[in-house]
Amino acid sequence: MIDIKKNIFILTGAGVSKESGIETFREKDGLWDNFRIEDVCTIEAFIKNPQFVNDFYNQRKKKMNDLKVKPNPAHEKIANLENKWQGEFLLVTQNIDNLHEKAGSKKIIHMHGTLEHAYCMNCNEKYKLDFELNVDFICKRCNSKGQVRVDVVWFGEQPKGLDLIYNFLNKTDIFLSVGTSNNVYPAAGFIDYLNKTNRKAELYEFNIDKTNKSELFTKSFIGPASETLKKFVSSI
Ligand code: BJW
Repeated sequence: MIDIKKNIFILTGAGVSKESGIETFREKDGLWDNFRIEDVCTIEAFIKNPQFVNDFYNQRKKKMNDLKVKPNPAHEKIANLENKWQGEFLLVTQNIDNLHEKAGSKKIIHMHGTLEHAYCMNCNEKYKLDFELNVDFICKRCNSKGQVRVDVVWFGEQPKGLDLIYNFLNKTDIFLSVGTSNNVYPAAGFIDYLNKTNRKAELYEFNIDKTNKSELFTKSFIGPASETLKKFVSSI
């Protein structure tokens, strides 16, 4: 029986947005079937071919806007859970879309950044990303050209909010991992960390399929997150 006075940590990945029409990374026909990580998801790629990287993100944002992508029941159930939760609550998403916020989630960390912001690599000026990324863009603060990039976390870069995340993991009673293949660290290591340091925590995985970490969870709920989370939340 889930106790809503306990502390809950929810980790989400691309699978939670799949039912909203956003492609995942590592599934068949996912983003990494069409792009090489080293061409679009590292600082070296941006230095070598900045407009190619800019366009990769411009196109993903345009696609979300064109498709009028909306939150699906999995995002909604997570927001409902936050509303009724009485203990401490933290949602950590690896996703760069804003569907959790659109569904009403409030206490959220985008550990891999978001498509909502850009920043200047020279002076750190922050921008709301309501324009197309372009190598000709001149930073309004430091006047440098071509230094403004999307505010996402590429391989080799430090994910955001790690201090807060690990502080919360240390007091987590219930951990939900939703729609992530648990391949990318440090997020993939949260389950190992909990198993090592916090043996009392209840650990639940929600995925359409088994993952290479499924055996580390107390229980894996197999199926679309919209359905498995619905059952889980309504049973509370
Ligand atoms: C459904 C579903 C439905 C489908 N319902 N489920 C060797 C060992 C260990 C670590 C490393 C190593 N070599 C290098 C590293 C570190 C590296 C890493 O982990 N590499 C691995 C590949 C091995 N990590 C990093 O570099 C990170 N930084 C770091 O470690 O910094 C250290 C540091 C500390 C201090 C100072 C400096 C540095 C950074 C990682 C950045 C990841 N970035 C990306 C791109 C973000 C921007 C963008 O979107 O373009 O993040 S990569 C990509 O993968 C994206 C995702 O957030 C991330 C995770 O993917 P996710 O969400 O799990 O998606 P998929 O596709 O893998 O899985 C989807 C799942 O959904 C599947 O399981 C489906 O079954 C399921 N699903 N439909 C439920 N309806």
